[in-house]
Amino acid sequence: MDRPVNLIKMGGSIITRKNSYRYFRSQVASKIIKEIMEIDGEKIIVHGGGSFGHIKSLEYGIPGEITPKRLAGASLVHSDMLELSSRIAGLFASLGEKPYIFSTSSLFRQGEMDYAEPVSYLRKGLIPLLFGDTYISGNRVLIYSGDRIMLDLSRQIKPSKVIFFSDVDGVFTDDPKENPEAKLLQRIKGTAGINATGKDATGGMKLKLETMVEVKRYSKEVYIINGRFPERIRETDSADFKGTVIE
Ligand code: IP8
Repeated sequence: MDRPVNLIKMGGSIITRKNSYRYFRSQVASKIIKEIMEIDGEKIIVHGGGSFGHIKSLEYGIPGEITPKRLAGASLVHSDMLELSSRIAGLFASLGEKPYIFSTSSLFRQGEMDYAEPVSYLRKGLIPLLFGDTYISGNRVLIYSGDRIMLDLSRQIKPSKVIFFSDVDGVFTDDPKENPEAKLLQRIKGTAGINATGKDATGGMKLKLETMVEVKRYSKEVYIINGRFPERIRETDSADFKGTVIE
């Protein structure tokens, strides 16, 4: 029987410091990775951009029509994202694991993403590592977010478990960084009643949340967990679980 496949996103907001350009939180990332490796089964990892992706994307006006400035931005952001991926891969490698970075923009063929290679490398025992990336399509410079990759891969591989490591405890009724009254939702079915604000270069919290809810159609278990406490993934069956389960 095939081993279970876990699809895991390391959110850019947790593995980088959001407002400091290219600031990698290596200890936080390392703790998450150690916990990931305790999970049974194969793993495929996606990471977001954080301060390696969003700051310069916004500064260069990406997404938008091709202009010399946007092309320069696409080039810079892509290199920065590769740098972030290399650092993450380095942490996996330091634990004796075999990460394999796939440059997401190179998977974009004839108008769509083709994940055949990462999936085949997964089957061979490597840990595919993908990331939100800039890409060019037609006359536009665009961003393919880590969350979209998560949804595409969920559709394709039907993972047994999907985990989103975030910089907050889970999904709240409101933005917990802005509103101290915001309540953690231990279980959600959809996005009704959730005031998801917060903007970035890829559509902000609302779109992220909608994507996570859609991922649930393809996987039995979907969790949102604070990446500062990745060990919480061991307690998903407990009544005290601190995180959000998507039903
Ligand atoms: O952080 C976008 O991925 P996300 C990455 O998952 C870039 O939204 C290049 C901004």
